[in-house]
Amino acid sequence: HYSFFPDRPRWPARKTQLTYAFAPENQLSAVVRGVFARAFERWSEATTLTFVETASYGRADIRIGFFGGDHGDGEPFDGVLGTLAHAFAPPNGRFHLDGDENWVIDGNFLNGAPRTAVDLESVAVHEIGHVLGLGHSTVEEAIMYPTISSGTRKVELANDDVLGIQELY
Ligand code: TQI
Ligand code: ZN
Ligand code: ZN
Repeated sequence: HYSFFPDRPRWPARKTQLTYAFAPENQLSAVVRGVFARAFERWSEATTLTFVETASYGRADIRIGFFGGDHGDGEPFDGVLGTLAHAFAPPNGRFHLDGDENWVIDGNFLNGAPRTAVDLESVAVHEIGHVLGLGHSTVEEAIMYPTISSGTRKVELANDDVLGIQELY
């Protein structure tokens, strides 16, 4: 079963369009940005929320970036595996990914060794769930289940994820 953060924080009802932006220093390719666009699309299909990329990192509702180690928010990343990414409850909007992971897009390794591969789209769909206010689920098929095996691709919302997000929005 799905869960929420304590006190059930959510984005305000008047804000059905949320903007997102990428840390300018990351200089992400269109392919990488497309992965995030697809991940947002999964959640917009299940809700009345829409997501649009904006160039203004400082003003975006959701700020996405790849960072390594200590990156100044008190939650340092830890190198390969361990913590892969983190996102915070609404309306924080911070969505960080560990730049030291061996990220995989559509089965293609961006760098590093296959044994420690992590599917970027799967992690993005999961973290967007957190950005929107979902906690973890006890349902193994759910995107919001708290573990995933290395190399696995899991990008489709389960019924449980849809019920959770529709209860919140
Ligand atoms: N990062 C944890 C996560 O996103 C951080 C975290 C732990 C957290 N407890 C939380 C975030 C409670 C919000 C609320 O779950 S992680 C997975 C999964 C991680 C793990 O790096 O461990 C995914 C990030 F589910 F696959 F294990 C993304 Cl998909
Ligand atoms: Zn961070
Ligand atoms: Zn999580």
